[in-house]
Amino acid sequence: MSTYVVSDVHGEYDMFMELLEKINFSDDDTMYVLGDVLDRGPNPIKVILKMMEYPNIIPLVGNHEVMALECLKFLMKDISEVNVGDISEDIVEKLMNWQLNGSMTTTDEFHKLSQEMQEEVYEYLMEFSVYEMVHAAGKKFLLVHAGLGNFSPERDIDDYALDELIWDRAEYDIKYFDDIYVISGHTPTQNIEENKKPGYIYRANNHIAIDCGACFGGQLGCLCLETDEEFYVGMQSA
Ligand SMILES: [Mn+2]
Repeated sequence: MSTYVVSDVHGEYDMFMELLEKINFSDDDTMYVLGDVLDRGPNPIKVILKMMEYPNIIPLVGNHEVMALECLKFLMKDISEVNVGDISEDIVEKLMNWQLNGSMTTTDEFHKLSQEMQEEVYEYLMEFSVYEMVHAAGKKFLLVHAGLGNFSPERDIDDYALDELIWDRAEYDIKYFDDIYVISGHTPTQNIEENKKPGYIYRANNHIAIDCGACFGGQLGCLCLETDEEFYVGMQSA
């Protein structure tokens, strides 16, 4: 019975499948996926459909899922029933912003689904948690997509705004908690300046950064909480 954490799969279906195989992911295990399953890489919806098959895969929301949720409801409408007057500036802005963030592979696959499957995918995305607190190997882990924006030790985790948890980058030079490890994705470890092993899981000040830049030619990294073992699939680990 193992607990695994991955993040920022970003449509890398082949890597995701290779990872499940590599860790021998079974019904007794649990996997937390810390958001940004969608966009950029080739098969984001295919990854979502695979995740939906596993009740023991627990998804958390990333900024890309939030961008998608804001737009998919609109995209699910039968276009012949949409009046131009119904298209608000707000939705146009959201669609354009999502497009700039790599939505194309998500919308391409989404449009190919039946209406029923589109609704199922939408409902699944709606259920993603914002954060999870997990105990393993006598340690406490806070799992969250990005940072704790505007961090203060006095703030309760439930007092953070969604954007502070899914957009704001973790400050790796600040130890948020003495007794809790914060595991996050969102920032590829290639982009962490003080990281001596870019593209590998980065640890500092009770932070564990696990986005190893899979969709940017990096690896899909995975951490087992019980054993602290790191797993990688993708270019560098081939
Ligand atoms: Mn992100």
